[in-house]
Order: sequence, then structure tokens, then C-alpha cells
Amino acid sequence: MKISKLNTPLLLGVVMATFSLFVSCKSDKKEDSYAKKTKIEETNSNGIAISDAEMERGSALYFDRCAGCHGSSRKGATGPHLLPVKPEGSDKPGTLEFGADGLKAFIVNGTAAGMPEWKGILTEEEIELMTRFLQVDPPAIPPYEMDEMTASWKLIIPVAKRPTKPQHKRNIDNYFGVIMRDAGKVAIIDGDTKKELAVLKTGFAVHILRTSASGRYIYSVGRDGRITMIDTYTDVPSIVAEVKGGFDARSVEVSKFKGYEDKYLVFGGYSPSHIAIFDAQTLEPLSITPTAGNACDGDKEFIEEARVAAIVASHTDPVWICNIKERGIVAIVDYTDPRNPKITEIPAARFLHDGGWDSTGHYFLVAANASNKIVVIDVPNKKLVTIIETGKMPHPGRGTNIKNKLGNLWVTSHLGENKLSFIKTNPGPGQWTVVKEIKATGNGGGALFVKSHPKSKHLWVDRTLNPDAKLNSSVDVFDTDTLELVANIPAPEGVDGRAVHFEYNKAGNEVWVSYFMGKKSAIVIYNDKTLKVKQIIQGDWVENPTGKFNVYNTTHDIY
Ligand code: DHE
Repeated sequence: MKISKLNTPLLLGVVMATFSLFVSCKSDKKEDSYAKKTKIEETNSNGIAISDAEMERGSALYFDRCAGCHGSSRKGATGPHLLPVKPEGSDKPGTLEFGADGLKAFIVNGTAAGMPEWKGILTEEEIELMTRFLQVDPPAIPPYEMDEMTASWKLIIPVAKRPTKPQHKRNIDNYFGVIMRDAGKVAIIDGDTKKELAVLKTGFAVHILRTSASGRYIYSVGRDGRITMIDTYTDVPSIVAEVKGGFDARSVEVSKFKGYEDKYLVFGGYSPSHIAIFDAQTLEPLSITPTAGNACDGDKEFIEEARVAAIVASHTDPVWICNIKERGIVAIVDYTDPRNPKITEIPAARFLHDGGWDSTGHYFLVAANASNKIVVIDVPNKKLVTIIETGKMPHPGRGTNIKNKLGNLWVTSHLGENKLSFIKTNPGPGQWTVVKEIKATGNGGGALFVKSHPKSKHLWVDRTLNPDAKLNSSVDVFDTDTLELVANIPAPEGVDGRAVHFEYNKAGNEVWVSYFMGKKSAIVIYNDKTLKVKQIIQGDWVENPTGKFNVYNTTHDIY
């Protein structure tokens, strides 16, 4: 079969975001994954020759590289389904229809709609294995229960042995946690001196960091489902506890409501799909709540793979907001009884991905990227406010808040098109509508993150997944008053790769940008006023940096 024949049906469904494909082979391997438990006699091979050992390797490869977008059970999410036979209601052919040659063409060449080329990332032999693995029925996702979770728990430094106050004079509020994704490490950098204080081994492809309500602890979570807890009070920041909340995850958050500071931590499982709650001082597991259920739109199908995407913690109530991706449900999780959390489900839209607070911390806005919408939730009242159509595949990160003559505006970028949408959040005419749309430099989508700061007059935008190297290696800066483009800033000399994600320092006068997936990784720090480079952080330990989280801004949800 020729690639041109394959393109139409499958490409329609493939969207801009098979990002996990980029995770380098150098990554720290998962020490244990669901792959180990998959055996061919437990699945239907559909006549494809594949041994148990190959099944295990195929599962591991799929899990690490493809599951993020296509789902662990291969039913599709951000990317299309990869099931042998077309499921009912889908317009996309099954993998058996494509056959080994067809699947190989996709894997080798990528797709025009955003799936990158695998050639050079996977070996020939791995690609060949995947063409067979994808034609076999997907293995069931094994359970991951409390006993296994508890067995994985390591309390490295008990609370009683930790210092009661900082053992140094540095300003923890201006520390940055920076993810070195492909090294499986997190660097803690002093934002005042720009010196790395520690580069800690945290696990396979860490995805995000969050800080405790007091700002003392930094927690990481990644594609091996491992949570790592870092104490900033010690002179050299140190890991004090670890636990595995599941096989795969993208989010973690802490309790931030008054009286619950630094008490509980929530983990959002991609695989298995569940919400797990831990003691935030020790990471002792407290409860697991599966998220499977029906979809938001009344579809009768019971969705087993109902992954937990973005999580935020309310400052006004003792709740977390957990977004159940495939079901399109916003779950408000009351943590006052953490062993038996009360969950209010708000049907919204599919598939929920990432989002953040408006400037008041009362409303939460989240992207339903498969339906091109932004969902607005009134958190204290546990109510859906509205669902707003913005553009192709909104991808805000946590979004960002700016203020100008149009009002208080929450901003999202889009993966699927060149558009920045500004949603008015304050009361009055136009509230909860898109009051302005603008374009970034050049053509096409690929934007992943936007960022501003209450003290800044600038809005920063990346184009990480745009195929044009000029665009994906530069960042745009807009004036928040006029919304005019102020600058398109290319990668500085000596730096290359794709620009991704922004973070301000505590004072709101510096912007940190990561450069990854190139030969010269770096964290580039700009003066937010002059837009000139202030410092470039490079070195052996700076390996494909991605997300950066300033302690003060993360603790107080400043974005
Ligand atoms: Fe992310 C946030 C999921 C690919 C970097 N990413 C998130 C969140 C989710 C998510 C659910 C929101 C967490 C929260 O706020 O609680 N990301 C996914 C995926 O499923 C996806 C599409 C594919 C995958 O397999 O992981 C994916 N993400 C990527 C990347 O390829 C990026 C660019 C680099 C990487 O880590 O591989 C990437 N995602 C990030 C970052 C954030 C994030 C830096 C945090 C943004 C913030 O400011 O909060």
C-alpha cells in the first residue's frame, strides 16, 4: 500500500501532538511497567507471529512512546485509535487494514498532521516489531493496587529527621525546579545566582513539577508514574521520599487551602486511570479512586481508560480540580477525608487536557482539545459556567492572565492553528467570550505555552511543534496593552533546538525559556523589559530541559 492511500482517513484523525515520540532513548528506563505483565496467550494475535518476549518489548515501546497520544488501550485520544479492527462508530480503519507495510510507512515518515518521523529515533528492528505489535489485540492494562503502591513507597528521610528551618540563607521563593526530561533528572537552580544547587535523579521523563503550599517541597511526576519529593531546606536540595502512583502519569498537585497546607498530595494516573491521594509530608499512599465511567456527552460506552490530565488546587476551598480526559469530566475532589474523597463530577467536553486559573482563582479554564473548546468551571460553586469554541486544538499549558482595556483576559494558544485567543474573565459585556484573536509570527500552529506575569507588559508565546525550524526555535513577545507583536526572538548564538515553555522569576522581571531537542540544549534567561539575553545556562547537566517552575509562582499560581 502506498503512503498517499493511507493518508486520508488516518491523517484526518491524527492531530498535532504525538509529543511523547520525542522522548529520547537515553531516558532512564522505567524500572517496572505494565509491559512485563503482557503475554501473547492473554491476547488475540490475529495470526501475527509475535513471541511473548516481543510482546513485552512491543508493549514497553508503545507505552513509552505512543500511549501518551494514542492511549494505553490504543483506543485513541489526542491521536487516532490503533486497534486491529475499526471500532464501532470510528471512521478510521483498523491496523490490520494497513498491514505491516502501511504501518511502517506511518512510523518511518510521520504524518503531515503532526506525528513526527520515527526514523532515527526507533531502530529498524524496533519499527518492524511495532508494525506487528500494533496488529495484535492490545494487552489489558493490569491493575495497580494499594499493596503494590505501598510496597513502592520509600521514606528516605523521615519527617523527624528533617531540618525545621532552612539550613542556608538563600531565597527559596526564587528557586527554580527545571526538568531535564531525557536525563530523568530535575535540577534545582537558585534564581538569584543562577547556580545549579542539585541535579537529582527523579525517574523516567518527568513531566511536571509542583510545589507544596508552604513552598518548602518540590514534587515531580513523570511517565513512569513515580512521584519524587525534594526538600529545599537542606543546603543541597535533597530527595526525602518517593512512591510510584501508577505506571504512567502527567500530573500531581498538593492541598493549598488554609489549614491543609502541605498535608495531602494528589496524583493523576494515566495508567491505570485513577486518582490517588498521599500524605504530602511522607508520600504514604492513602487512597485510590478509579476514574473509569461514562462520557460527558451521554455516550453509553463505559470508558475504562479515563486518564487524569491537568490538576489544580483551589485556594478558596479544600478541593482539587482533576480533569478526566477521555470522559470529558471535570472532577472536583474534596480532600477533607482523604481516605474517602468526595468527588463531584461536572460533565464538560472531550478530551480534557491542560488548563489553569483565571486571575481571581475562582474560575478554572481547561482545554477540551479534541473538540476545540475551552471549558470554564466556577470552582467554589462546583458549576459549569460555559464552554467556549476557540480554535483548532487549544493548548494553553496553564494559560496566562493579562489585563488591558478589553478587560481581564485569560489567554490560550493553539496547536492546530496559528491563533491566540483572549477570553474575558471579569464581569460585564463579553465575559466568557473570546474578545480578541491574534496571530503569531509566520504560518501554522504548534504553539504549546503562553506566559505573562502581573508585573510584566509582555506576553510570551512558543511554537514548539511547528514544523518550520525558524518558528519552532524562536519565541514571540507581544505587548499586553496593544496585543501587537514586539519581537520574534531567535535562539541566541550557541543555542539550538526547539524553544519550549516559559517561567518568570519571583520579581516578574526575567523570563526563562528552555531549548530542547537540539544539539545545544540551554535554559535562556531574558530581561523581560529589554528582551535582551541576561544569561544562558548550559553544561553537561543541561540535557533537553523542558518545564521550569519558580517556587513562588507555582505555589501561588501566578501566571
Ligand atoms: Fe505535557 C503539562 C500531558 C507532551 C511538556 N502535559 C501537561 C499536562 C498534561 C500533559 C495533562 C497538564 C498537567 C497539569 O497542569 O496538571 N503532555 C501531555 C501528554 O499527554 C502529551 C501530549 C503526550 C505525552 O505522552 O506526554 C504531552 N508535554 C508533552 C511534551 O512533548 C512536552 C513539550 C515535553 C515533554 O515533557 O515531553 C510537554 N507538559 C509539558 C510541560 C507542562 C505540561 C512543560 C507543564 C506546563 C505548565 O506550565 O504547567
